[in-house]
Amino acid sequence: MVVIYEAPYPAPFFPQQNVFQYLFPEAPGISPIPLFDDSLPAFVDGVTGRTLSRGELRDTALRLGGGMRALAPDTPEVACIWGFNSLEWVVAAYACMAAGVTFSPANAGYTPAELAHQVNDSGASLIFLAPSHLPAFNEAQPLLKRAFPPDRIVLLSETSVSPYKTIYELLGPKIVARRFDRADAGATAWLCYSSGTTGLPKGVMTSHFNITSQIQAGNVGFQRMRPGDMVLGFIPYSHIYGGVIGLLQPISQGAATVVLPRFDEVPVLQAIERFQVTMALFVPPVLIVFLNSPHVKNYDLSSLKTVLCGAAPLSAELVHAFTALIPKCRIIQAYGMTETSPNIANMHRGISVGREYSVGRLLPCYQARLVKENGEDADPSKGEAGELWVRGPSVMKGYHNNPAATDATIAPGGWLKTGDVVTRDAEGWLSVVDRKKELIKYKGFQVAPAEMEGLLIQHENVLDAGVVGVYDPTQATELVRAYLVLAGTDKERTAEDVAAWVAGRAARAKHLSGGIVVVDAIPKSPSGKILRKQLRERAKSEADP
Ligand code: 4UU
Repeated sequence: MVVIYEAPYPAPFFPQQNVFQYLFPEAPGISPIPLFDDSLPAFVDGVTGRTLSRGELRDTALRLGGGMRALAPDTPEVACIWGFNSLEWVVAAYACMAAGVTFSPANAGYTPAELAHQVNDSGASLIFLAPSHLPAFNEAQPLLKRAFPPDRIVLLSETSVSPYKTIYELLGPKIVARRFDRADAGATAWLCYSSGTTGLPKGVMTSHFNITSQIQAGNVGFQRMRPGDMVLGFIPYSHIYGGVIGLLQPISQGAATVVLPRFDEVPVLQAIERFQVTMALFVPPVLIVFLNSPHVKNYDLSSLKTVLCGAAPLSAELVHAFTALIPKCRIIQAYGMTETSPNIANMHRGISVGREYSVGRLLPCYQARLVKENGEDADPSKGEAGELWVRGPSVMKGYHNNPAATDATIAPGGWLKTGDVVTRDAEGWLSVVDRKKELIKYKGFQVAPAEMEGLLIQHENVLDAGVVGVYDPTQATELVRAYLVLAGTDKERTAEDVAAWVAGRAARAKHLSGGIVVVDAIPKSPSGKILRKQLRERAKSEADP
């Protein structure tokens, strides 16, 4: 019997709109978003204090849209962006949405080869680049299928580096936000990369409609912000959490965001005090850093009222310890994934204290099923666990150029298989109890085991490899552990060599932080599939290799 659950709240109105037009309507009534005052701050540079007002953000983005259109002969279909969070990053993202250019943000920590995969796969023909990433981009150039002449490289900076233009030098005439040529609501707005339930990172086609409906549903009591609120934005905008909840949602409620390039303990504490941050977007390992920090007591954090925490499991101990540290601050846990733009469940007007076991209730736009291994729906009267399948307006359109992966992920009827094993109580509170997909999460970042195994076996002394996550409670994160079959006699030395070799070829999140275990064989099924469950069980019982 199919058992479908729904959110216990009515869904709001979902407009068919371009995200930019939705957030910056020219007149009342065009969008469900009210007209906020142009002079309100939108984004504040957390280091320099430089502020972009809502009006400046809108006008600069529309002019950058004009500049992109003027890049003859074709306005790019897809633009990539590579760099840490910055005001310029923000403007480029808004400009792309306004101009109807699909925007593919790459992790700022990527190596040149990782970036090249995303640029090639996405088909980007323009790249917005932080000057700090120019040398790495030049290293990536020989790996790119398409040449990027200097006019296709636009710097995210106030000062130019010859022969490239900055976004400010590219500004053209303002485009008219309402006359989008291509960006109808179903057009792909964002193309983030996610490995989903299996395999290599794939482009997730997130439409304008996916994002506007997500924001509309999230604004129903979930993240209440108002003009005067200050949100802390160090979560990478290249990840869907930062990209939607950090970059777009505050603007929909007239709030401002402090932009920081990354999480660093002292700059984050300074920013909370200096800019009177009211709401911070965290991942569980950040809570641990706060708890262990000798600096917390030196800063006035009394403005901080809400911490949103998502992207990885949050323990009850952490919720309590953090609440004891900053008693006036409430923790709200949220759960979701790139493929759902991203939020699926949250504490909805509640707080995590008292419901530590739960990631929340369904967002008011989702339907859910819990499907057991045998294909049957879990029995609600028994509180059984099952894989969470969800259906709703913010489920991605599919994977870019990959219908097979799309079909494997979205079942007939529009049900997206999350790969997470979930239980639900009688009042609709969901708990994530296990993950059946391959994915490893290192401090909220995705690590795809298949990608790591593909890399590892390229090492001359690695004969076979199996990669799994192992949870480290002291850092509140999974670590990446490799089980390796190695050639040669000095296995210890070879293992050290492999770890260093990976560190030179993969982003920080993918380094072998959980160590290497040398084995005689990788457990496999008769058809040759790695039996990850066995490796995961083994990893749990082996604390430190
Ligand atoms: C246990 O991490 C994300 C999205 C995070 C997010 C953050 C704030 C969502 C909504 C929000 O409001 O996306 P991905 O695609 O990088 O990773 C998705 C996976 C999930 O399938 C699940 O396995 O990350 C894990 N995950 C969580 N696990 C995400 N949130 C949680 C959570 N508890 N709260």
